[in-house]
Amino acid sequence: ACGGFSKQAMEQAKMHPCYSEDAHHTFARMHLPVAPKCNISCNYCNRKYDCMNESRPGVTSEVLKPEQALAKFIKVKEAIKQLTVVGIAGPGDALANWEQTKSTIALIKQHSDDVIFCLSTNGLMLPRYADEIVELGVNHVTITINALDPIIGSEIYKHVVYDGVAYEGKHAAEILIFNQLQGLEMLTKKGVMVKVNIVMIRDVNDKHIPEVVKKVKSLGAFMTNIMPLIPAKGSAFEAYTQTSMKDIKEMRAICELDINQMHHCKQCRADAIGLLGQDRSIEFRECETNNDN
Ligand code: CLF
Ligand code: SF4
Repeated sequence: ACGGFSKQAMEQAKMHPCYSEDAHHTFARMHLPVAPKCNISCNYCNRKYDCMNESRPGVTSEVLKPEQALAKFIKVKEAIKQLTVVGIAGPGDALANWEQTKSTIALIKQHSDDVIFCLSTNGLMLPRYADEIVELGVNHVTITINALDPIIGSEIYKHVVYDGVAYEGKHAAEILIFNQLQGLEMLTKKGVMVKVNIVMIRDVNDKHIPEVVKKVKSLGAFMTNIMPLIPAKGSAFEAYTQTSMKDIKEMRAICELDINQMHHCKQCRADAIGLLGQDRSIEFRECETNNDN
């Protein structure tokens, strides 16, 4: 009851497969991979453009320009009647590619006025773009916040590039965390439903997670999504242990006392299409890729 989510956001959430567990068997989402660049470097990330069948965040088979994204949306909407949500979730960061992200949303809105838009971001640029996000009519934003403590953060983030300057270590984490929390509050004050993703990394941030959850709740977050670390080949965390689902479930049970937990996340690709867990992205792939960035 403390969350002042806008009425529209709450209506939309009932048809959003990630925000409503009940909706995820009925409604589909599509991700448009229009955001190739990233402005930070997470040690668990290994972005690449595949043409294989790998499924995890950051992976995509193509990067699209806004006009190509619109064309793809039209095709998918025609084919998948349960499509309600269009999300921008990489393969880099939605806000590090703000012009592409913004144009894509604007183009799709012109074409169909009933789409629910969703963004996923590391939050670095949120303080700058929060107002524009609200003006665009985006009611659902996901921020990945893995730590509040910059020392823990410095073990997770290799660097942060903010306004053209590269930062490392504790200072990088401080800038990122400050902006994440400020951005979160700016959005929730305007009625946006914010989901906070947390990657649980054994012996790095695992014991710190309940504190993160309490903090984001106090800033108005709607739900947290505690996800396992999947050590990606070629990433700095390659040799780390994959977080077990048993540990994830235990942590969710602890945090559930504070805030809604997401239990049905499928750690989607940046170009995922369809019902959660039934990815149909292959059907709609051009694969004449323009991955020259
Ligand atoms: Fe996409 Fe994320 Fe929006 Fe959902 S996915 S941007 S909130 S529309 Fe959903 Fe996929 Fe889990 Fe994300 S199951 S990875 S939580
Ligand atoms: Fe990779 Fe996302 Fe982290 Fe950027 S914010 S480095 S794309 S995981």
